Amino acid sequence: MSGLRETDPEIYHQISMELERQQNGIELIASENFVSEAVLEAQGSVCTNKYAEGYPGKRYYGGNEFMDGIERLAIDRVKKLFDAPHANVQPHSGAQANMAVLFAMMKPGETIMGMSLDHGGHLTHGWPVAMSGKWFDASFYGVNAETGLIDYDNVADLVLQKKPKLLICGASNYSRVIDFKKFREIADSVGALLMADVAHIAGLIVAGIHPNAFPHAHFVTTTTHKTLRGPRGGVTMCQEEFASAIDKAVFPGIQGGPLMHVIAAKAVAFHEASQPEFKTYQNQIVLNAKALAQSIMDNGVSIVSGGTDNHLMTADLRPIKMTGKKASALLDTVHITTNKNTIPNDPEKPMVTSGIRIGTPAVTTRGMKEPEMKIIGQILTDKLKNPEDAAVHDKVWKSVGDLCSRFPLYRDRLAGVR
Ligand code: DSN
Repeated sequence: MSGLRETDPEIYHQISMELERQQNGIELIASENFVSEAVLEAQGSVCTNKYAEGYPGKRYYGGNEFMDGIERLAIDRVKKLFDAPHANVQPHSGAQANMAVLFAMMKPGETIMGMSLDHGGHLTHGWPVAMSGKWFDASFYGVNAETGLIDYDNVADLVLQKKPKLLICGASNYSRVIDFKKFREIADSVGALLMADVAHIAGLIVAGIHPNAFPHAHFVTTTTHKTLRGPRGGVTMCQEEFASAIDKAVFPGIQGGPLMHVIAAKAVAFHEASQPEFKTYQNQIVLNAKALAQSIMDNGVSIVSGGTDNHLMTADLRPIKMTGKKASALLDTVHITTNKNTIPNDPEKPMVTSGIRIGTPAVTTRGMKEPEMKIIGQILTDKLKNPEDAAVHDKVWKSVGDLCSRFPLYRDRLAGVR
């Protein structure tokens, strides 16, 4: 980071502290991960200097021969990973990847249906405070309160009642397999379009561990920075018949110049995701999640739906009389990072919640496996069950330090950062 240290010591200091925070904590936020040095290098490259409005071969600015090469590689690679007929790699984020579908296919006031945010859905799937909820007539399905599972018969009934033009599946907090084929059958029952937002499970899909949303969905959107382990960003994929509408929606519909440095980094991440090691990594993420869920349950804290089939789980803290807000703040004090999260039909307010969401992509990137998950489950629950106990605090703190030093992160970035 030389150059930055001299030019802007204040920002240099904050970035250095963030590096240390990442190195010295147990990252359990289900939507976060640690990218490779190659992804960081591409994202920090001179591509940030280039305007490239338009698409490869059809740009509004000169000098784009290398940007064309980068974007074509990113498109080809992501299409191959997801078996996607068409892909647009320009969305700046997952929210914009979803907005592109809405902008391409829907008029204000038309009907959409998604999974309720408080049951694990996403803001951009029609929640009232978001553009998707303000501009469209949104309704929701959820999970069964007893099982924590999507009740497909109930979804089918709701779809028949509401007749959405666009049905959205995919979630930010659902720990079981999503049946895309079933969702397509339900969408077809009323002639709806189906959008699958696979942001969370994208890496699992690429590795063949979770069923693919293609060929069932008309549109498949994802972020690139969660299980996929790329830079922050989005991708909108679709069936060929919608290709032109999606491309026009992304640019000039909702965005201007693409972030070419991010697209270069996406391309690198897609290359990494096509390697055999990526499948091993994704497999370990799921093994780790199962082991962590078991350890948490063995230590007296419930997990919604009784376990997990993917990379995440939600701990239901009501049995230990704790809120998600308090739990996540307590865990922060021992450098275990989670986020407060609603449980289905949560009695608490969204800023308080009865749960925390926990995921294993980031700790798996560090190389941790099932034995470490058992330890993390123990220390996490120990801290939550003994919030005021100084001896427990010290013990947990020491275990976190021990795990972080045994599984170093960005080792080459360690020296002389401050
Ligand atoms: N904020 C993301 C998550 O944490 O799941 C979804 O966009």
